[in-house]
Amino acid sequence: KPKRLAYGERAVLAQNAAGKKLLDLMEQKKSNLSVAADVTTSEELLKLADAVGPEICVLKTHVDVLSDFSEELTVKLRAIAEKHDFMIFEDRKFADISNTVSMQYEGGPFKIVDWSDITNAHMVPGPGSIDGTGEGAGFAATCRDELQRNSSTGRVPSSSRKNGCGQSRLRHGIHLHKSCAWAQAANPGFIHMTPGVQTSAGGDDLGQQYSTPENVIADRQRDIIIVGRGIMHAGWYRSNAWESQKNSKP
Ligand code: 5IU
Repeated sequence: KPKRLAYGERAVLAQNAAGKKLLDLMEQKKSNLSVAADVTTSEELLKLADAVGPEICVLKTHVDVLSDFSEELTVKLRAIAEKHDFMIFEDRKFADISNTVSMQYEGGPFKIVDWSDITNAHMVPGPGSIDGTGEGAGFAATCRDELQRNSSTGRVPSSSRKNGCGQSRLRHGIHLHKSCAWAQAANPGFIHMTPGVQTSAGGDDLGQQYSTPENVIADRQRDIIIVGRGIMHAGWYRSNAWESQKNSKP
């Protein structure tokens, strides 16, 4: 079994500037945790970012679910990212030809290029779809088979569907996936981020399946765990546990 290199040792092997910055940051901050900030208002997003900022290497956002997105939000979010030293990953999952993806990345209401460090694209249209976005863009690939099933239950993808993803991964170096067969040991220049993590294995009512941090990092040799509701709802667990004292059954 090949020795696992430290994140910092892998920074020189990263495929682009975003990957290098991320690996250095992880080593220095001793964090391989990303939080999926799936909230629906700017206020909640900023509050969450400031609260979890000291713990995380990456904040994963979906700004198109915000009911009140504004440029002001992105300025404030960047300031929080600088304050706590984490990177912003807009999980946009682009899925069109290169010319269209460039326009969506740079323009529209969100202007993702202006404030995010990392974003991603599905590999359905082929790896060329993100080539127009430039080398330093911090583009991550989302594996083709994730479109079919994300981390949810469903059909197992055929191996041929993985090819486009593999090529893009070679060029862009950061990879968001739940179930692809690659692991860091095979190429330490690539960064694997894995969503679908909670403290105990299980799932939600809509097909999401959860693994534990140890299962993802140790057993499956991934690099970063992405935790959403498991952390966002920490307040619920906290108050529920606290209030439960009152219902003690002596
Ligand atoms: N996400 C998945 N599974 C995947 C991919 C992305 O859950 O295969 I690709 C996203 C969806 C959500 C976050 O933003 O990761 C997981 O959130 P929860 O921990 O709340 O399930």
